[in-house]
Amino acid sequence: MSDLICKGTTTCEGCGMELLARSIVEVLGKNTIVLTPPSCSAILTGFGDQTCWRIPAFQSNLENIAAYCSGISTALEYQKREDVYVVALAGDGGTVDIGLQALSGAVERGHRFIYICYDNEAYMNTGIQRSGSTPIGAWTTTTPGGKEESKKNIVEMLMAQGIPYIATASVGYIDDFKRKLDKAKDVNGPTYIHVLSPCPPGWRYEARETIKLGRLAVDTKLYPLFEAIDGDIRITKKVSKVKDIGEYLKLQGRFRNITKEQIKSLEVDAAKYYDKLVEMEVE
Ligand SMILES: Cc1ncc(C[n+]2csc(CCOP(=O)(O)OP(=O)(O)O)c2C)c(N)n1
Ligand code: SF4
Ligand SMILES: [Mg+2]
Repeated sequence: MSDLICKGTTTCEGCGMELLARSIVEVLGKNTIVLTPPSCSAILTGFGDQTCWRIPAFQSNLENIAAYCSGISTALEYQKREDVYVVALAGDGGTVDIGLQALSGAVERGHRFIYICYDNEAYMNTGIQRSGSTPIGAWTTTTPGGKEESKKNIVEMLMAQGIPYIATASVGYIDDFKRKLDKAKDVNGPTYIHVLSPCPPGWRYEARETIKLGRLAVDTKLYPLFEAIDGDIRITKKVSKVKDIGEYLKLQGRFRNITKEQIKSLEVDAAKYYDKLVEMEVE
């Protein structure tokens, strides 16, 4: 375990995002500048003169973390500091909704930085409001009857922009995430990893189920694990024995009122997307 984050933090018990943060410093080491936007990852960056990070950390605004990454990355380029990594650790709301234009612009300009979105599928830090990344049927405080729309696919959007390295990952398969981060760090350009990050209070489950849920999401095909290097797709965890989506949903209180039609739509969309990835995969 790396000592680049202090041992005690004030994230919730069973927080997927904290496990990710610990894995990030483990892979990248001390020559790393981490940025967080307003979100649960900001808990690690802290308040006033207190912080959990033992590396340089910077707090951005919610709409512009990728713009800050661009600036820091450009300054490092002028200083010829290729040995320093610039990492954003941002939530889904700050990525797929509010910070989208800054992210898209930074990718288009080609700055060297690693953007990690921990997707807990809602605006958790402000009290569980729905985001573009909340799945259909999920309860949030702004979708009391369950969200009616499907989850936004930010990975496809960034692939359409021609990003040199992009991957999906899950807190349930943390070694797969670490391998992908290890690849991203050596890319001379923008890289993005979208990580499913279970959240006990927001998803309404027992803290001990975080890893199990992170795995079930992948094993049900709801959340396929893949990477694309210069657009070439490779599935990194093949699902041969598909698990029942019902098993994943029933562990989470947020899906208590999901309808049969919504479950069907989750199943159909998941199977379709997985098949599409298989078709697009390079040999
Ligand atoms: C422009 C702007 N709008 C709203 C907020 C209020 N705000 C602070 S944190 C947050 C939630 C962010 O959600 P997400 O990015 O998913 O991270 P999480 O809280 O889930 O970790 C919001 C809406 C803000 N700081 N700035
Ligand atoms: S609300 Fe969720 S993401 Fe935020 S600290 Fe708690 S477990 Fe982590
Ligand atoms: Mg979130």
